Amino acid sequence: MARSTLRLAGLLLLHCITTAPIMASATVQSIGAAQQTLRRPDGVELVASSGARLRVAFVAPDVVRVRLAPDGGFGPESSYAVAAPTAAPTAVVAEDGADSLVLSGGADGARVRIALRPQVAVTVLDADGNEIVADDPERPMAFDSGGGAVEVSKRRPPDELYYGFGEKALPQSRHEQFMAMWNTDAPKYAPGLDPLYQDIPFFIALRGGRCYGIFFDNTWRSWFDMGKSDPRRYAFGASGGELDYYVFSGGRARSPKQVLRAYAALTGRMPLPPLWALGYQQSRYSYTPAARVREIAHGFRERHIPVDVVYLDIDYMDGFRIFTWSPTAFAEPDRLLAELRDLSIKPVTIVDPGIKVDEDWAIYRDGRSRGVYVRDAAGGELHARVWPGICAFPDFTEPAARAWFGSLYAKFLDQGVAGFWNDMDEPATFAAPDPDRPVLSHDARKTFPLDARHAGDGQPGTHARYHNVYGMQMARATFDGLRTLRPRQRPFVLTRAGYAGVQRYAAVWTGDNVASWEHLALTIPMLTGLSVSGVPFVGADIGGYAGSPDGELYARWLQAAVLTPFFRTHAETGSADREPWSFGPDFERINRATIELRYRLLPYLYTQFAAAERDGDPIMRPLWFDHVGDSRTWLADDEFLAGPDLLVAPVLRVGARSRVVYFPRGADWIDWWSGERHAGGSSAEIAAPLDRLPLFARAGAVIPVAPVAQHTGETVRAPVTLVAAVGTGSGDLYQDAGDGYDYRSGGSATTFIGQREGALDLRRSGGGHHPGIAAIEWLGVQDPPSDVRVDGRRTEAVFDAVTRRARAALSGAQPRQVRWQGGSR
Ligand code: MIG
Repeated sequence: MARSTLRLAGLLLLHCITTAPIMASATVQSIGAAQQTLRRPDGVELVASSGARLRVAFVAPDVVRVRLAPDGGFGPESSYAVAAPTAAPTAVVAEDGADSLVLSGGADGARVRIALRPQVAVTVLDADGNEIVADDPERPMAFDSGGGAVEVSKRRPPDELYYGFGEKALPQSRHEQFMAMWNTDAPKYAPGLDPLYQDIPFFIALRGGRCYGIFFDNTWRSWFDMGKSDPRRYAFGASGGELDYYVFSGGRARSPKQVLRAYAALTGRMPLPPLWALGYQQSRYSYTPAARVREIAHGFRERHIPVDVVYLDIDYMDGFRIFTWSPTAFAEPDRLLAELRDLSIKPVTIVDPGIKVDEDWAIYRDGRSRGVYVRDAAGGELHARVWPGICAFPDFTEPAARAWFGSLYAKFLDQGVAGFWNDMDEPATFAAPDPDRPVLSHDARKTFPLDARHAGDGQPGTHARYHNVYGMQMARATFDGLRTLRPRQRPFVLTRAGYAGVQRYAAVWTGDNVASWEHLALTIPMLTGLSVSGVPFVGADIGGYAGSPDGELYARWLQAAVLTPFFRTHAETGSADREPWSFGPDFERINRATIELRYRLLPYLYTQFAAAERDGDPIMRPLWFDHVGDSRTWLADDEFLAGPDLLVAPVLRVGARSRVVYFPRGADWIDWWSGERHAGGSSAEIAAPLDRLPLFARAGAVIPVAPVAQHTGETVRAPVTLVAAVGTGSGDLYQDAGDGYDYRSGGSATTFIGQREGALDLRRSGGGHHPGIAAIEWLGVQDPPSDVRVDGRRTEAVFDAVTRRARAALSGAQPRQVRWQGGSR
């Protein structure tokens, strides 16, 4: 019996070797049978016949961690992703017969059944004992004790879908895809190119309206085969490190929200950015010289097009030396920055990690003498070519290097630079020109040699191990530096590369996309994919970085982006002008109105940002996130939700003046512009002339809006209007000073607004001085509400039959109840 089992295992393993991504090698082994079981306070440790050890532990009642040490020795805890290792509640261990054992995370938590033989295999179950996800017994956990690779395979129901994985230029469900995790500078990526700049080895699985999640915490080059090789299983693994992953069972509800909240609790939530970072941002490679920056800034103010931020791309520097100014193009930076300040426009500068090897430059010398640079395999300073020429690179996996780099921001902060944009942090380098070997997107020469040496925060290792966290750790250095230098301001950091947990430090954008309709459509699955990977503050270059959009594409893209958290136009060098006014007066009017819509919706959007910091919920959401029971949402790639209450259905096709919109089940949806009501579960053809973004509010929701402003400095002082999309439901309004940290100690207020037939009930909590409620608007009413009473006092409502809106101005700033008659749907 034992012998035949072994042979079977051997045969299966051979099969595994020939088809799985672990390379055929004499040193590949499967885990084998458990020979010893050691109880631990949070779970068990098994000693397997292969010599490997496996730990299965609960880090929360509905979060199970599985950790395999191929050589039998667990390394010290060393995750860059895990924000705060959670206290592990004691798991109850039950023997389930000789061949398996069961762990329990408590009444509402998950269970784990561990098969002990013939091969150790892990099955995660829900509290009722239903199987959530199970190791594929035909593909036991395996590792290559020679090369260091690890992998695991899970059984896959054919209809299971997978979302997340960070930044992927793929349809939002990544079932039957093969994906790699290796941060890569991928200019002008074609849809489907993989990997890209950011890699987050986390996904949410969805089947039959129920979810779970898996986070594979491994910073090496890793891969996910989500049923591509065989739709009956999926597998993931890495070229080194431990097999170390978390299963999020999603609590009793097994909802996407619960899964993502648990992931966010583990890897951290986005800290609230300053309000100005939610404003419109204008960029190009590069606005230069300084006179051009002035012209752009004044261009917005003169035309009354709102803007908060203007970017300075690499040409502001002196020979691409970071934290310097070009003596010719930016001869008087202080004057320029003062002028921008007078216009209430925040300057953000690009900062690359490469530091020019220049004996005459103090920053380079200082870094060298402190020994903060990445080392080559021989122990010397690693040098590689990027924009400035030959560069050295701070080793952001070393605390001293992070602190040093963080201190360099002092000069620019003092001069008035408001935020920082980290580029080329995959890290990306230039391959030496070689006519016989053109450089491809995924060319190994485009980053550090794999044997380069990093400090690894006390665990020295190669670039192969730390490549994927380089950009995230640079963002950490930036964020921490800004926190130290300006403790009373919220940092704004934007990064191109990232790993799980990057949301703690930075916003992210999707790199060098292309000015095409196809890329416009791709922004939805890309950005919602990042959102459900725990990164709420996301955006794509509006208009498409590479190439020159025409007026229609640019206008539609701006509309599509109006509710994406990060809202920035950016364009490559040499492309046509791309300001909102660059496409003639008609488009200027349309684009102004689009940006004004953003500013009107800021109170709602900012409330979603505050919720993201509090709970870890995404801001931009795929439809299934809030409507997981509705199977028609599962593959919907051409619409998204902004927060729970706004449905955005951008026009994604050239020449289209209408589009079909699907309304997710569970609510009615009211057209923002016409007040027309659509039943959840239905579809409709919606008119979308060039100047209109199809936008819908959930019936019952209350959307706080602000008057149009030219920048967020005005918004923060402006009274709020509550738009009640008539129905039964609620909304909330978060308010604070827009910057600083008083909001964490009583300086913020949240107004909860309950809506029912004929009444709004408002309840305010918190503190600080914030603008009051100036007006109520009813959206989606057939007739005017009458006998409107605000805390008992009568007021008039003005009705507009075309937009099916009514509006009543309030005199008191903080009403507690608004009642009315009529105003029917
Ligand atoms: O090698 O700084 O993705 O946004 O404009 C190109 C110049 C370097 C790539 C970034 C892009 C930026 C550009 N950078």
